[in-house]
Amino acid sequence: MAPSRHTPMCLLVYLCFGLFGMFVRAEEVTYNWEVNYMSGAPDCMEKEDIIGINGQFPGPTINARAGDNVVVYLTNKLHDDGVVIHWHGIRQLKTPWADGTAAISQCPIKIGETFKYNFTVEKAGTYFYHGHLGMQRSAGLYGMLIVDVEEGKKEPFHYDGEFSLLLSDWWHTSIKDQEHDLNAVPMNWIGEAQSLLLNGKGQYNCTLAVPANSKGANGLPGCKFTGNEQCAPNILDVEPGKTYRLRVASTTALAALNVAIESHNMMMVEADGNYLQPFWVKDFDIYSGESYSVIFRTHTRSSNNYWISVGIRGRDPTKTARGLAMLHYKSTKVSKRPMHHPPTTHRWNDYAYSKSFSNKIFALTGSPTPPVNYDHRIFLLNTQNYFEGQTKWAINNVSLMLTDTPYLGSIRYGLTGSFDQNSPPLTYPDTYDITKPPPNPNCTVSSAVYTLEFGKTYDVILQNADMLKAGDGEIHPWHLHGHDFWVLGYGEGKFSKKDEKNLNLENPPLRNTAVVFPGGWTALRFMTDNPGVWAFHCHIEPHLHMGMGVIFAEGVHLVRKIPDEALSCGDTGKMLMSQNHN
Ligand SMILES: [Cu+2]
Repeated sequence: MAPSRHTPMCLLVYLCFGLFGMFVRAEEVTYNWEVNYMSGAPDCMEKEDIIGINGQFPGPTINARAGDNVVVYLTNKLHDDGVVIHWHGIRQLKTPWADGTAAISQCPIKIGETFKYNFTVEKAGTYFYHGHLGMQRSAGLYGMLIVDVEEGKKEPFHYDGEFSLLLSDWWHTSIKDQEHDLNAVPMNWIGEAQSLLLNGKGQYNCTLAVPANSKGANGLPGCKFTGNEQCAPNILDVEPGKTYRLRVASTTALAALNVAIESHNMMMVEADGNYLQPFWVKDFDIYSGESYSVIFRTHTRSSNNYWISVGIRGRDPTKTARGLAMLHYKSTKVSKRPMHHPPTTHRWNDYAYSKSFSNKIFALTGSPTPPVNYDHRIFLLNTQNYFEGQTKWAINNVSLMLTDTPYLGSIRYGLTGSFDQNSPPLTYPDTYDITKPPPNPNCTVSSAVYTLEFGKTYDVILQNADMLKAGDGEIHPWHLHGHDFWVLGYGEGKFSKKDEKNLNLENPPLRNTAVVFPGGWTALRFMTDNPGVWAFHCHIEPHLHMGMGVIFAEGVHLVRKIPDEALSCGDTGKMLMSQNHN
């Protein structure tokens, strides 16, 4: 099952770079994966229904170079459900059917069947992959996807070695129970995570923060490890006086996180596969769906080891202990405990602190800048609502409900009966008061699609509003498939004309995920240059489950043949059957 890396004769593809015709060979990286249920104890507590790949949790890391073709033969070995995998941050240019979104880009892979994902990773960066059917991501279906620069090319920063940390949050209840509870009338909220995992490792019933045989501040005993435990901490081995790149991605179901390395400042250099104008931090926030690279330099001499600390922000963290890993200096024994307590995470509800970090993020000088003018602007107001007693999240009062037929196929082949043919609202009433709960607590539920004009510049203004309970608001990280967008700015209250002049058109960062803060707005700009059907949704797993997303379709008539395997369900499945009979 080891990945193979080769250049088949028939696939000898030479890509031409630069004025002087330097040739770089694109390779094909192939993986054979089986998705299966497995048991394990990622946070020291045994769990039965973890979704793993080839018996591993988290799934294997994909390593490729920019320009490579990645091929994953994915076999569904779950006994009771379909499966898909989304390659988060990969644009899927010319391969929209490989985006891995159930009911959007493809049919769920049936039990026992294999689907061939085949796509190009065009841009170096830190990415990850995860399940995109029901709440399978929460069950552990995820892994890192690291794309290095083309051979012979250099990153705009130097480092001697690199590490990656994939962050997630973990519940002891199964996703089936969680989905059931979220659908219940009245809703039974899933509550806060039992633990945080770093590369699939966390500690629920003990703490690393104090030595074994003592008690931590939260009453937990110090962890005792013999060395073979799955939940033994991650140890990052470093040498003194060197520079390291730490790649961090968050695939949390719910938690907003903050990362700090004791006694080491970090320079932010990459976000979601795009270079940043570097800036130094002591700690940084990371929301679900985001990835960052940071550079840190180790002390020239050290006889200590240090904590890497991951804590929760944006939600009350008292029920979920921070996640810890250790930075181990090779000049010191690995068994030596760090001298100090792990860095404390900044207060969870200090949103000004979160905003000040988001507002420091700019694109590296020389990065692509957005068009100065937009062709279309869509306002998306998010509210919490009810539909037939169920709690929902709605966009412009419409909560997303997927159908049985993937949109990509139904739109490409004109199957108008497959989903709601109405156009969803492009804005919300001028008079809407975002500081109050929705005046009409009820929303509608729909499978309708935003049809975007191809080859145009679109703005999306995300607008956050009070939840059903007055004064309540949450951070929502919005993730766009098939594109990067420029983050033009964040603001307080309702977006209005006066905010226009404050939008950053000079050096906004390109991202695929951006947050909207409680009681505020976020302005995004992107080009409709990628034929396909793309989800744009809150990356909080229960929020998406409760309808917090929209569907964008653009230039679908330009999509070349979609593999039959992506279409073998719902109305596209019937279409294929009738074609085969004729
Ligand atoms: Cu959300």
